[in-house]
Amino acid sequence: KLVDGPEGQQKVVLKSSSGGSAEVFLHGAHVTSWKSNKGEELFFLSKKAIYAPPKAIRGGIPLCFPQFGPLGKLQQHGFARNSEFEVSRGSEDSVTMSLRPTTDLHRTYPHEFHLLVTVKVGSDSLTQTLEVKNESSEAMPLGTAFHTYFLVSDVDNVYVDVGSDGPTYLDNTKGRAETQLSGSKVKFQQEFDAIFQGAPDSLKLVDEKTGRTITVKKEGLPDAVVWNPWGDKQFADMAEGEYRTFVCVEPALAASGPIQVQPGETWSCTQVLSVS
Ligand code: TA6
Repeated sequence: KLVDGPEGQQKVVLKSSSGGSAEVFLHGAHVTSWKSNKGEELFFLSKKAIYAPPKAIRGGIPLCFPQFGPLGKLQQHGFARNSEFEVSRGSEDSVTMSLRPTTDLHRTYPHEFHLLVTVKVGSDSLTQTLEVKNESSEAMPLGTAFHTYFLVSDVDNVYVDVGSDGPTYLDNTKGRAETQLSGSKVKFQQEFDAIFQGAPDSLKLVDEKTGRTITVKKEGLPDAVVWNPWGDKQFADMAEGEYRTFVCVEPALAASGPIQVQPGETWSCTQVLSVS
């Protein structure tokens, strides 16, 4: 169902027959809410979020495409999260949104492509798939991530289990310096911004206070990014102290990219989120 959201932005409301629900803005094909069958909100969404270009909505799942981070010629995390998608098909519990490049996008990204993003909600799961077809005659560079903001009771109460013991990661707070994690659990006492290159396909976010466990499964995405900005940095679209209420766990093609999608090739990736 298509409804009007803030700042005149349209959003799609998805409902699963077994109770889960989600909301997705056409702005950025941006999922802003995911509720389990118990009706509890699982995503962080900033009270100061801006819902219109040139900003990406602060929270939910910003879609980083066709670039991850600042490395490359495009704006930080690419243009998809600041672009207006169209609904190409939908049902009660799922929607597929489409983006083709505008002349404006061609100025910085001169490729013909067709991007489809599908979001489907289940009773205690949310599945998101990205599919991009290179319709131009040259290879197109691609980096991407599902930059998901998970709501937590307090950052002190949670850890992210990255699924392997003592992996190395690239520390974004220290120029992507190679750093080793002790054990498999990331805990937060300061800004943490890490790319786990070649990460296992299943990661967990555990809130020890509420007992909630979110499982993040990735398919076709080699890396995983874990981020909490801590409180030292100010963000115009994040309220005081909000950093304590979220952790980002992001299936990504980050350090392992950019890849080159060949002419005529269709490349796809998926994340499956589940809550228990
Ligand atoms: O989550 C990883 C990251 O690349 C961080 O370095 C930080 O920049 C974050 O994304 C947020 O980026 P944004 O452009 O959405 O403020």
